[in-house]
Amino acid sequence: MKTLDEFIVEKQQDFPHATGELTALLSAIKLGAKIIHRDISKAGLLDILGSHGANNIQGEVQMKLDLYANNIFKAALKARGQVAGFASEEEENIVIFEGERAEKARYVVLMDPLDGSSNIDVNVSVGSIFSIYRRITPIGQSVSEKDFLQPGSAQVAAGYVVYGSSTMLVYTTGCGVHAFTYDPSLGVFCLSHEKVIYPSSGCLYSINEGNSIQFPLGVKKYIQYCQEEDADTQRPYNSRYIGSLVADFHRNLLKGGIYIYPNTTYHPEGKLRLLYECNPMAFLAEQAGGKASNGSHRILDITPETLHQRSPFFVGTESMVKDSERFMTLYPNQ
Ligand code: AHM
Ligand code: MG
Repeated sequence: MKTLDEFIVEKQQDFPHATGELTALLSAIKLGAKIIHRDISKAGLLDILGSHGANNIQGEVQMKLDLYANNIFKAALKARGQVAGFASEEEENIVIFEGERAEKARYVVLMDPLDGSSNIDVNVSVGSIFSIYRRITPIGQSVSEKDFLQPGSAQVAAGYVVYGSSTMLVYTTGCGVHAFTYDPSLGVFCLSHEKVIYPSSGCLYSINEGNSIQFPLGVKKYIQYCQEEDADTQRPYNSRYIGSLVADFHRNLLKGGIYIYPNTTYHPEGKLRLLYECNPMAFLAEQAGGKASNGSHRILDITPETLHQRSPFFVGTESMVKDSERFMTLYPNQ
């Protein structure tokens, strides 16, 4: 059995100039994940269910546990001193960590602390997503928004924790995707899937079909294609949609499939956030041999303009994402 800590130390030996800062930072995320795992598994018992009453800055109902998870990760990251600043789906502005260590810290972290949180009170899987960049602002100065508005291709590491039938932490530092399953009795994440790669073909598609009427024509045509019979391409594909990006992405990564959240009439720019959701998942997808697109362009090439920017999102098995892009090109602007 190899633990996450052992694995990271082993990998670090391949990089003689590594300072261990990224290792410490990942360890802070691991600690936050353990706390949230503990509290989510008791969610029905604790008074942490239900809407907090306030709306988050995207105007959506914010569950209590969203805020809680946000505060846990923020505190864990701040305490380690390896992080200069933090941005989150639950924070309106960037949070600049103060103090001598934070001013010298080389990294900024962006998170969706609790993705799919509306699923908590019906006992369905949720997740936490993280994305790590090297700061651009010189050491010694306070970081600013520009440190956070880097294209996804500049990510140093990214990953997610899925709180499912078991809790797993899946991450990449650009050398493949590795997954660790949490053993609550020991309190450690154990290596369970090394170098995860998408199956070469997939037959799952994940999309909220209830919004079909609002989809762009290219997406409607692609869904029709998924539903047609063709033995050579194993169609019709199976439809699977949990409504938690992390859980849908994780299943498709292991089984082969595509997840789509397109622009709709209700969400003209798409629903998912480029910085907290699309970029980290796109980095993981590419590292696992998959593909991530906004329907026409590579997600990781987009230069963000605002912190809470949204994007249409097509991610998964490379051939499936390519097929969906082909339909988007065949039926443009409709
Ligand atoms: P959230 O970050 O507010 O939880 O929203 C993101 C979630 C994704 O996890 C999920 O895939 C999507 O929203 C579901 O949206 P919908 O209910 O419109 O299908
Ligand atoms: Mg989310």
